[in-house]
Amino acid sequence: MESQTKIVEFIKNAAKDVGFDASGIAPVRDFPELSHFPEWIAAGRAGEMKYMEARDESGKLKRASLKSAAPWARSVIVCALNYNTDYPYSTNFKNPESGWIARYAWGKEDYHDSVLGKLRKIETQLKESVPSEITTRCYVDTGPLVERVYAKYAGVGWIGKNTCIINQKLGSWLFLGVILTSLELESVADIPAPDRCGSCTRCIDACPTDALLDPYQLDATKCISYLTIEKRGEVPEEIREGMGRHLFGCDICQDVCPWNRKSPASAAPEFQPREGLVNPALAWLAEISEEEFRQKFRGSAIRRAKRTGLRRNAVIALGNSGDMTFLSLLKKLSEDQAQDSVVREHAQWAKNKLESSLAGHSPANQPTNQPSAKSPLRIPR
Ligand code: B12
Ligand code: SF4
Ligand code: SF4
Repeated sequence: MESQTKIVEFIKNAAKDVGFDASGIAPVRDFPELSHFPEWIAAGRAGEMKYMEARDESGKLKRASLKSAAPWARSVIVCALNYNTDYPYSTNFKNPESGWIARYAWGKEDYHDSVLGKLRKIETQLKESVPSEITTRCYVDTGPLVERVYAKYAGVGWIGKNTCIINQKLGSWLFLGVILTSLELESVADIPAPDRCGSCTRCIDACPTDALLDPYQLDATKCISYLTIEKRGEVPEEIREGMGRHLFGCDICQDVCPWNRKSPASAAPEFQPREGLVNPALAWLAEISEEEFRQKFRGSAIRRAKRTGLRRNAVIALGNSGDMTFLSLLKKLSEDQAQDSVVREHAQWAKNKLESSLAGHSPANQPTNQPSAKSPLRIPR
């Protein structure tokens, strides 16, 4: 292949053939959005996600400048995979006995594996088709870059006020994967997809924990996704109520987004939910055994929370359910010295919360599926 245009065409066709729904190419540059990254880290917004703070020898944050983290790289191939499936949104579920596992995580395969497998196929084809030796690296989450910024400049979509990449035709239920390459490739970086959020603020208004501080600015330490997946040990008491009945991840700021109203559903078997994981029973997960956890979540993204984390989240959700039938289970979990101390402590909080709502001292005393004052669409607690 000789011309740049031909290589780009070849890459885009290869991405389509392996199953990606969108793709594009961005040059390696210090894009303006990346100037916010050091401020975000300095403000402590990454919480305990220490990997976000990795620095090079000169002390520079690696993710803030791919140019210095991978000086050999010239272009980034960004691929997007639609993981939406034909199931209702979290904002449509009202049953207080069950909770929510984020759409991206309920599937049969961990997305890191599915996306990485597809990227490697493109990488192999690319290396076979260019005459000279090239350097490449494939990443899903783990590379020294903010993938969404590169996705924007590759033309995959715009960065929404909820900070997610939104594609005009597909919506935002997209996994991103990148291939860094030493090839200098043509790109659309100078004409990225326009921001189509307009005057909408639905995501900011609907976030139950006020994690979206301002448009395009998320405080991860307040985000339910971080709290249920990344945060180890104790969840700060003041934020537990806002977590509602979320068990792993959170979809609210995407569920309410008008650009996801008509998102196409993927038929890929790997993204279809495992049995029982759409709106799963809280009591089951609060007591799940080591053996069942291992079996049920083998090869699933949910393993990241570990059994203790998932049980802790389920116990918080029980406390937020407003369902008094859970009192005896919470009493048992809070008093049993054989229980994990994290689960025990959160069970005590959840028991107190239910009891105080019984006595009429807490907002959880309201009927469970009343729309909240803040947003009619958030998951009722
Ligand atoms: C750490 C991380 C998280 C953290 C922090 C999220 C965050 N917004 O930063 C937590 C655990 C909370 C999280 C949650 C989720 N994540 Co996540 N996450 C990542 C990861 C590993 C790094 C993200 C990062 O660098 N954040 C740093 C901050 C600073 O970036 P940012 O908030 O996106 O802000 C940028 C822009 O908003 C920009 N900006 C643009 N305009 C403007 C204007 C102004 C004024 C300002 C100040 C800033 C600004 O500035 C920032 C860049 O410096 C990426 C993979 C990767 N390597 O990139 C996946 C990734 C972003 N996550 C992903 C997903 C799917 C999710 C969840 C949907 C999962 C779920 N259902 O629970 C939620 C979504 C929550 C949300 N609204 O973002 C996808 C996103 C796909 C998409 N369509 O955008 C990614 C790309 C993973 C992947 N490979 O597919 N995630
Ligand atoms: S994922 Fe949930 S908690 Fe996080 S910003 Fe979106 S709505 Fe808020
Ligand atoms: S809900 Fe509205 S403001 Fe938020 S990302 Fe979607 S279009 Fe943008």
